[in-house]
Amino acid sequence: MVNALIIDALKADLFAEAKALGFAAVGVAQAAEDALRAARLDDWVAGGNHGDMAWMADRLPHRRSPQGLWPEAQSVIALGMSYAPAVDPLTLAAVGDRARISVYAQGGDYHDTVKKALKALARWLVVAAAKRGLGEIGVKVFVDTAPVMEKPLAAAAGLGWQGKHTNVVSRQHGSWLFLGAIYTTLPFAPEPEARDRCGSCRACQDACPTLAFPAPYQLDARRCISYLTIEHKGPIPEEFRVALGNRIYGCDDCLAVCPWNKFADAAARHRAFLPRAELAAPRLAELLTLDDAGFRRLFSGSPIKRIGRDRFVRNCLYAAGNSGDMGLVAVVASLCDDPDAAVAEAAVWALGRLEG
Ligand code: B12
Ligand code: SF4
Ligand code: SF4
Repeated sequence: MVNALIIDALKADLFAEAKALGFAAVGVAQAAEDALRAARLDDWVAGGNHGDMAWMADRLPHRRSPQGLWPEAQSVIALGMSYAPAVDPLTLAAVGDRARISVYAQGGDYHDTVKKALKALARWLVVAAAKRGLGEIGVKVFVDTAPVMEKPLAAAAGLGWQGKHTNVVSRQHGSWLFLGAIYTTLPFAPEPEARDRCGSCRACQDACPTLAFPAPYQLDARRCISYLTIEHKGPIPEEFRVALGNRIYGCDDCLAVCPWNKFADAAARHRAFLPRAELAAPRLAELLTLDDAGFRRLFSGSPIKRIGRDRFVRNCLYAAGNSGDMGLVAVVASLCDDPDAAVAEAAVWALGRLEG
C-alpha cells in the first residue's frame, strides 16, 4: 500500500521529467499481453503485408507483448515527441522540379534525438526510484528498431488512438508524434486507453495514392510509398511509379489530411526536427548529381542516410520521370549506365517518360 502511494507519486514526477526532456506526450500501459493486439499482428504478418521487411516476422513472440520480450517487465512508459510541421506538407505536391521529402525526415534523425531523451529519462527513473526506497529497478528503452509494437502501446497508454491510417493520432498533436517506449519492472498503474475519434471520417483512406489500405486500420506495406521509397530494394514495381509523383523519401499524405491536425501545435515541435532549409523543397537537378560522398555529406545526421546513395537516386529518377521537366533530360541520360542496376533501369524509365 505504502509502495503503491510512492509509485503513484513517482509517476507524477516522471511525467514532469519527461516534459522537461522534450517529450510532448507521456502515459503508462500494462506490460502483459493483449490477445487481440497479438492476434492482429500475427494476421498482418501471415498475410504478407510486411513485404520484404523480414525483421517484422522474426522474433514475433518478442513483438507480441512487452513481457514476450522481457518477462520481468511490469509496465510500459509510452512517450511521444512532436514533429508537427508549420506548413501543410501537401503544398509541394504540384511543383514539378522540386522533390518531396516526408516531414519526419526533413530535420534531425529522430532515432538519435528520441533515444537520447529516453535514456536520460530512464536514468532519472532508476535514481528517483532508489531515492524513494524502491530499490534497484530494471529499465529498457526502445525507439523504432526493436521488436516492440509502439503504436498499440502508445494507444493503450492514452497518448492517442490508432487512426484508420494506423498511426497514433493525438488530440493535442495530430498525426505528428514520434513514439518511443521504456519498459520497466516498476508496476505503475496504467492510464485509461484513448478513445477512437475517427468516427465516419475516411479522409486518410481516400487520400492514399496507391490504395495501400485494404480496410480501415490495416495497411498493406507493399503498396505504401513510405515502404517503397525507404525499405524496398531494387526497382520499384512499375504499377506504382507514376503514383510516386515527386515523393522521393517517405509519404505524408494520409497523415496530412487528418482533420485532427488542425489542433496540432507547431510550437510543440522539438527543435531537433525543424526542417533543414536544403531538405524542405530540394531541386531534383541537384539531387540527381549526388555521388556517394556527396550523399553522405548532405544527409549526415538525417534518417535518409540509412538508404544510401543508390536507392535515393533511384527514387529521384522516378520523380524526374514524373516531373515533365525537359531540363532534367541531360542529367537523367547521364545515369542510364550507372553501375547500380536499379539506378540505370530507373534512368531509362524516366528518360522514356520525359521524352515519350
Ligand atoms: C514497420 C513500420 C512501418 C512500415 C509499415 C507501417 C505499418 N502501418 O505497420 C512502413 C515502412 C510502411 C512504415 C511507414 C510509416 N511509418 Co513506420 N514504423 C514501422 C514500425 C517499425 C513497426 C510498425 C508495426 O508494428 N507494424 C505492424 C502492424 C501489424 O502494426 P499496426 O499498424 O500497429 O497494426 C495494428 C492495426 O493494424 C490494428 N488493427 C488491425 N485491424 C484492426 C481493426 C480495427 C477495427 C482496429 C481498431 C484496429 C485494427 O491492430 C494491429 C495490432 O494492434 C514502427 C516502429 C515500431 N517498432 O512500432 C514505425 C512507426 C509506426 N512508423 C512511424 C512513421 C512516422 C511512419 C510514416 C508516417 C513515415 C513516413 N512519413 O513515410 C509512415 C506511415 C505509413 C502508415 N500509414 O502507416 C511512427 C508512427 C508514429 C505514430 N504517431 O503513430 C513509428 C511508431 C516509428 C516511431 N518510433 O515513431 N512504417
Ligand atoms: S504513407 Fe502515403 S502511400 Fe503510405 S498509406 Fe499513407 S498515403 Fe498511402
Ligand atoms: S483522417 Fe479521419 S479516419 Fe483517418 S486517422 Fe484522421 S480522423 Fe481517422
